Amino acid sequence: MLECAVKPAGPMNLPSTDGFDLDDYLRRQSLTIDCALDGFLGKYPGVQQTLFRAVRYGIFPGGKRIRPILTLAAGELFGAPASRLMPFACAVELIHGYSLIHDDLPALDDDDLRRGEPANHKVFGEGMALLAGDGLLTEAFHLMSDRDATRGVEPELVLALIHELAHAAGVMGLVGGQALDLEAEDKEADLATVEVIHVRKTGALILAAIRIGARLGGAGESELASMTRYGEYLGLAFQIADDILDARDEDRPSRGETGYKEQKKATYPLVVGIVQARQRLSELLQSSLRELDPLGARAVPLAAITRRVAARALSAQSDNFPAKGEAS
Ligand code: GRG
Repeated sequence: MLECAVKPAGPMNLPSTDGFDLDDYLRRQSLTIDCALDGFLGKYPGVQQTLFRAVRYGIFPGGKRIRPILTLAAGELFGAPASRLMPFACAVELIHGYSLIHDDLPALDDDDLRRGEPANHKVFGEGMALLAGDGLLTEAFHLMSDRDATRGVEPELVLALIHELAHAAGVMGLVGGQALDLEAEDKEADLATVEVIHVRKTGALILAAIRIGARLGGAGESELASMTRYGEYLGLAFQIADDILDARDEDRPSRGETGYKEQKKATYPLVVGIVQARQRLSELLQSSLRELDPLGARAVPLAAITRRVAARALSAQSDNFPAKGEAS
């Protein structure tokens, strides 16, 4: 069982990200998310032991929990309590967990490792991993449509959020982006193609995580429009940062054969070179922070997360990854 006594970090009122302890905030938020996920996944005792072990293995231990943290941060910014946000934040993470399990399967990315440990199919076999992913995806919608879990959220809003998350996970979002990615493998992708893949495969779920939080918090029309632009910039920035880190570090522990595979894939550094990729990331960082600016001190956690997403990729020093057509 998880230690669930940690209090959620909650909304803050800090003047600038300088005095903000992001590591402490992330640790607290991710512990409360882990506890909630543990509760949601722990309610089916005694049946299908192997499937449940495979499902849990896909979620625990987790990664950064960045998507549900964004849902909490976006919702708390507008005053929503964590209890209102949590089922939706967890649903977003369940979908992320499913996508990673399926992405690692031999039919897709064929990775043996995930977060430095054997991938789900390496432990439970391909069939069970496929089902564990299916289970996580389905449970996300089971959870959001559970009237006990979402008590206090207006039914019409629940329905709208289910619709929004389904859109982000579906053929115009995560699944569609993954399909485009698959088709672009080993081909000469142009910048427009890379951006569409990134926006759908990675950006859509990040955007939905943020918008869902903001909507649960009761953001007004123009505030939601700002949060939407913020989420779009951040979603793309997240993937470009990931591309840059992959390009310069072929031994990142989270991927099996990252260096080789990412060079076959449509990535930002491959198409425009690492210098321009970093330039684009920097622009996206500025654009996203600008959207948060009018929200003042309440947006400090989101601003700090945003800076952190870009920081490692922007501070990278080794620029030896060639753009298409450049000599290596
Ligand atoms: C199988 C439908 C389907 C989609 C798969 C998630 C995904 C789409 C592919 C994984 C590989 C990849 C490059 C995804 C881009 C998004 C990304 C950087 C995922 C990793 O997210 P993090 O860094 O992971 O938040 P942690 O481990 O922290 O949870």
